[in-house]
Amino acid sequence: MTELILNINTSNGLALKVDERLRYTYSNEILTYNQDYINISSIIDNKINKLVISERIGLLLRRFGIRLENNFINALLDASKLIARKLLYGAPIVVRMHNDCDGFSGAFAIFKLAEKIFNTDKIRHISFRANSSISYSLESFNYDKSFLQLFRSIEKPLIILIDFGSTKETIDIIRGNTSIDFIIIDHHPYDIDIEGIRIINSYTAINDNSITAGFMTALIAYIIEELDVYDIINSSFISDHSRYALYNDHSEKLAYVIDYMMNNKSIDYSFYKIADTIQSNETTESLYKDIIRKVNEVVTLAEKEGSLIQLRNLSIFILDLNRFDSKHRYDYPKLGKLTSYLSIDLEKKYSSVLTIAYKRKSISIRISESAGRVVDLRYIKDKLKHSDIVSIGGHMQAGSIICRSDEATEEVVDSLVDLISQRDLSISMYNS
Ligand SMILES: [Mn+2]
Repeated sequence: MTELILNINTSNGLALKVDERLRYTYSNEILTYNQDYINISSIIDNKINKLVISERIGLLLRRFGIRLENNFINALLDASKLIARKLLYGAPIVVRMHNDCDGFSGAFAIFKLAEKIFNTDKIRHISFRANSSISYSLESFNYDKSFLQLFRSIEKPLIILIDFGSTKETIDIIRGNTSIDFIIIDHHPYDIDIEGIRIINSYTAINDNSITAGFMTALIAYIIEELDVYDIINSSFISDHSRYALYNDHSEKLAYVIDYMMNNKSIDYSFYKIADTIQSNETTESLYKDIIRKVNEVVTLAEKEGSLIQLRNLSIFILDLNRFDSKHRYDYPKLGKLTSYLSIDLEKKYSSVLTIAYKRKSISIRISESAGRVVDLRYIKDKLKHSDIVSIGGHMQAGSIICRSDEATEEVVDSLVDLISQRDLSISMYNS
């Protein structure tokens, strides 16, 4: 039997180093623990407490101008303790991230934390995987479970879901599997029963979805060990249009590059490939240039293929992405991003412009600031009635409509254009 010797340096913050033998716990190796097991718990409790940590957290929060309520900080401390325990005992962990920049940012912070604790970037017992849906599917869970079963540890395995998972399907999986610990870190709204579920959701807890999942996860990692998480947090804010975003050249490029790599349909970039890329300025810069070139090409083409309706106070640009896609074959940007980039470019030419792009069941809408004086998403939400609309979501200047079927979408777009035209006309009459 292997005896574990834990080499924990507690003189300097939580500089925890785990002995070689704890690093990988293979299934054929039954591990026993001596009294250090008890000590680890008390060390974690001593080190991760509000008094010790508050100064460090305060520094990070002040940099972004964020204030957090005490209860919420307590929830983050509890999550930090849980994750620290799992790491120190070498429990196998699955980190599942939403396949965007926010999801990656959180996972990257966990990776940097593990790298520091295990003193290597080859961490075999932690799996980093993207999740393309807002829900954790049974299929994904079964895959993750088979990974966790490769390892054996005294601590239950852990699954961390970042930037998704506030759904009934996910909660049902968690309730049904008590041999695994779960933690959800999310900022999307939910209306499900979460009794007994370890969930940290800024939207529900403190009504602030500008607190991104990437930020919360990075803060949890930062509570455990002081890490350089500023840029990665900032890129999660930028990509999610959070009000805490501090725009600077490097963070903006990071957000762009990560989002591109996480979303690419033609190349399946691994987590480690993305992590490697963004940790070098050179590779980040060169990929960024490639992406910009690509986006500009697509936007230029899209402007030629779409149609423009000139009204009195505003212009409406419409792009049928089904046709455009089959004609030009491109893999990035996707519908929502493309509509944003299109809108930014069209604003330079028409100032007051409403951009509509649609593909299959989805319609994406962007409203420039001056166009917002004529019509905004709240107006569209109130007035657009069509039996083929399943949902309308978003904020004042950006939104999306989901239709019942691919075939119905064009008709919904027509009603939308009608509604906006009438609104423009009524405002013109009112003004004159
Ligand atoms: Mn997010």
